[in-house]
Amino acid sequence: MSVVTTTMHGDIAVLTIDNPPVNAASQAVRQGLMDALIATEESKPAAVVLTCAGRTFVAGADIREFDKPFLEPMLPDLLNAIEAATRPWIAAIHGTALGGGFELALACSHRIGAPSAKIGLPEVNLGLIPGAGGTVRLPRLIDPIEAARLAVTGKPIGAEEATQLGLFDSIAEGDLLDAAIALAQDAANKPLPAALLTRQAPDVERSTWDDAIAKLTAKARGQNSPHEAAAAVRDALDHSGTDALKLERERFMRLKGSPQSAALRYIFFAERTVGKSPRTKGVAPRPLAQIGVIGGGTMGAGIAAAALLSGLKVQMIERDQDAANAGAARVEGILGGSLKRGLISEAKHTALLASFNADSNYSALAEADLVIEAVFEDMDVKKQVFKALEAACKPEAVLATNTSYLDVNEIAASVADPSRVIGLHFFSPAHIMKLLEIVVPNNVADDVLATAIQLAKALRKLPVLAGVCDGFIANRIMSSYRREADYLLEDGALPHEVDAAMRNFGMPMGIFEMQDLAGLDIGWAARKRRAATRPASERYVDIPDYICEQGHFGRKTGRGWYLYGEDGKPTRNAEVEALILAESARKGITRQSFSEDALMGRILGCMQSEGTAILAEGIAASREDIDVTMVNAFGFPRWMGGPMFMKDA
Ligand code: 3H9
Repeated sequence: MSVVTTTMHGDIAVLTIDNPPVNAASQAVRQGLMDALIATEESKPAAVVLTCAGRTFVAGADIREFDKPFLEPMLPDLLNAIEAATRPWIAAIHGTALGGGFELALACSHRIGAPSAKIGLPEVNLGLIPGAGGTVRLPRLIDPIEAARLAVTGKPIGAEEATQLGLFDSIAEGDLLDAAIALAQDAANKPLPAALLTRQAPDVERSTWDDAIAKLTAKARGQNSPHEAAAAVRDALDHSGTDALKLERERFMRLKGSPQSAALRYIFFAERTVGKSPRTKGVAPRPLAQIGVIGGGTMGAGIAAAALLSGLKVQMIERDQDAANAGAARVEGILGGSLKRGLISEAKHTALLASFNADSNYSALAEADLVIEAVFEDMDVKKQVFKALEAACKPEAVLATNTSYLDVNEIAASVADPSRVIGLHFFSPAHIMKLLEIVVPNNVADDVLATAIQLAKALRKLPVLAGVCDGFIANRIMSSYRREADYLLEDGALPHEVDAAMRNFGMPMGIFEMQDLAGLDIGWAARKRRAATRPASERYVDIPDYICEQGHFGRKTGRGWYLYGEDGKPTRNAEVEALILAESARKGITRQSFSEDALMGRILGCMQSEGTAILAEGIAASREDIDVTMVNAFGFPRWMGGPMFMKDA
């Protein structure tokens, strides 16, 4: 059976695309639409309504086809043919009309959206530009700078904004199909609007354009596609529709073959592959309605807010009532921020606060389905908390630790039933960061693992499964490249040189700037804790300890690897640089000069060898787990795919 079916509603033909899960414009869909177009051009209904079954309108071209040669009919040819149809075509949009799906809607003569519909051109996120007329038709329909915004940022917009911009003819009140049929009947009695491709593009003055594009591409860092998308929309203004279409296609095909697009497509699928385990296939998760959070500090409050915002009830526990009040104030601060930014309504804000309680008595956890401990990173403290949880919670409640490096097997062994214990390592700020490392101890029950994965889904996080070791995946790799950066200082580099190399590679921040931001005392405490077990043969750089011994902990004390003035901007710290040179001399190291590539080569090489060890030890099941972690925890440039992808490429 074709994935496109036609039914008649009076004299209106309704075409329905049914290609789960997201109605991607695969070859079968393109062929089905082409056949339906030919048939309707022959049968001549009053108008055609194009709709989709399932959860969404067409969410784009089928990305899985991008590694093979494209098969006929090509999407641009199909869309040109639809635009040239003699009947009105009405796109009835629900869910997300993205990329090729949006372009399909643009080829229709009319568009109507469900109130919750979203449309966008996310191709830039795959290292591409729209390749089926999006950059050409859009600036002929709406303000070209708005068109550029959609193509350059890749961010989708809602139905209301789409209507204000002139993208939707209307928003459906009530049933979408009924409203689309009514619009079709109306359109059938009017002249067809001129095809977008044949319209004259508006004129936009070069300086106005350049200013707007500079703002839109400011955050692109080393990613090419936003610049290419801007150039494609500009081409569309400077050329006829037909010529611009050819230029767009050439640009799209060139980008499809580019390393950045390969990397971005890899990470797109990697993010949808991680967080799955053969152990949880067919295993029902335990119920998840009420969450307990132990600790109301930055991390605990962030976790509590994330759970509340996802519709869960939260019981927070602190050591005394004052601390509970402070924790509650932090949670209220986060929710208040969401209200201020318009992310939640006043009514929702009130409802979320009503779902939250902070207390100092563990007995308040009697109804909790899952409790996440986010207290001080100390094994004895954690074990005491778990003892208290064991006494207060129902026996089937899942007990989780948010530790970022402690031995989760040892924590699990501290309770009578270790199978209920798991690691849930959130990243700060926990209500914003998408990554969630699920640390899987030896004796965890399958349904506890399934519950942790279910929680990640409920919180709309990206779960990555990690085995138990010091630092799991994220912090283990981070510690190793931080150490390598320290070696580079002794070998000849200065902090600003290492940081510049990392930033120019595409990281949001260099490793020394990042440490100054987080506070140098955190790493210092960890180094002191590990001093007893550090092998004597291991190369050790004392410079960060010397800085901390002087009470300089980074940004918060105004001095660290850098100096921080009134404006908060980092400047080079001559004292630290002198210390670095003195340390090289003391250790008899001849300082060499490094190019940025050489610096980044050492850091990247170190990430890759630690990643290889993590895979060999089974801490991560696949390179995707490591790359998704690096991209989402530390801002490794997405358009490079991740360190392991780069290694294999
Ligand atoms: C394009 O259109 C180029 C054109 O301009 C020109 C062409 C010539 N193809 O994300 P989810 C799969 S480029 C194939 O978990 P959600 C996905 O892998 C494209 N498969 O669901 C997953 O599979 P599995 C422009 C796709 O509800 C399943 O669908 N469009 C595609 O959280 C569910 O996905 C985009 O970039 C696809 N296009 O989010 C949109 N999309 O179940 C990309 C999804 O096996 N897609 N899959 O793991 C998205 O942003 C989200 O998937 C969406 C749904 C918002 C649609």
